[in-house]
Amino acid sequence: MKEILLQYGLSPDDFTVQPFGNGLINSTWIVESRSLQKRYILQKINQQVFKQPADIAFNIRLIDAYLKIHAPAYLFVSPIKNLEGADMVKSDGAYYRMFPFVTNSKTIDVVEKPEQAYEAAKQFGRFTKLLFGFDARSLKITLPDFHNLSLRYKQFEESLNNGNPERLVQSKELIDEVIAHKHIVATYEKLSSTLQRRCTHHDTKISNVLFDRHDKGLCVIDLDTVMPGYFISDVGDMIRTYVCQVNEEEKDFSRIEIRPAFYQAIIDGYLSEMGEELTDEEKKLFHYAGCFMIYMQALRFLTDHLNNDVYYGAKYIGHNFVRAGNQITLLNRLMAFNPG
Ligand code: GN1
Ligand code: MG
Repeated sequence: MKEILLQYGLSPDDFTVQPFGNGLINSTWIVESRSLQKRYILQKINQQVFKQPADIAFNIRLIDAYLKIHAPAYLFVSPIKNLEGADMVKSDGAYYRMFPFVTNSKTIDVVEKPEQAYEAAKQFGRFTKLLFGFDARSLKITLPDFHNLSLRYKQFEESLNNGNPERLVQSKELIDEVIAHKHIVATYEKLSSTLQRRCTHHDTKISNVLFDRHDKGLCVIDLDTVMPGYFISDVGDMIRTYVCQVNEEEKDFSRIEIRPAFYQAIIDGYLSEMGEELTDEEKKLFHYAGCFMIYMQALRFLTDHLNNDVYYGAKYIGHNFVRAGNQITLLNRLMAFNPG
């Protein structure tokens, strides 16, 4: 860490570095001066996942430049430049970037009030809306086929053929349940003609929104997965991560329930920005969006379990199996939920 701080002109004697947040892919730290006057967020890019870190930096620069002209009032959190003027530094073969910690802003890890869900959904909708005039095709594809449900299903099928034999036997019941929901993939394949491609964030968890101290949304952060995509990705991942009082880590599945007010707040918040943009066909897909993202996450966790946790890692044996079971439970709850 010392070497990295020095590259930014920060003296390692004056700053402490502590792990920050709960992301599964990149590693994140908060860097604070001993006087607490200066704070930064430092992030190491996981190159197993993001094979071309320079593409991420490229996209952020492009969006930054566009918004500076077309939405100058938007709070855009771009990486700080190091002493050599670079927005990413390399150390021991790994890539790091540093962000300013926005004064008077906060992130939250759990959605406790529907108003927070509304504000977050509004911010993700606003982000896509601000980029209407921006040519999404000029973005580098940082993760090819990231939310391609057909491909995720194919990867799951591959794990059924080549995965850990012992885990395959133990997971039989859950595997069957996952297969039973394959109709969600068929629907996705039918939808491609209905859905429009827009600038999509692709990681709309609540901790990717900055709030002010009154819980008003300020902006979105973590732009590594901004790519052309479908609105069902963003709305679906909000439904996946905001409507339930517990997250994908919960082992007690009886706590997995749908909170209708939070569900409605996501739709209202998103439509407050995107209402005029979404087509009538797209507006009928909110419930499907949730099923789509929850199912994709269940597939990804179960596939990873069968592949010995190579992607997500595991803090205990069976971690990704539990996460997959959790997501299938959430999917069943959402499918049984009739938003009216
Ligand atoms: C990963 O690293 P994090 O937590 O922001 C994953 C998302 C998953 C999420 C599940 C690049 O996001 O797609 O939804 O874990 N990101 C990548 O918690 O795979
Ligand atoms: Mg992320």
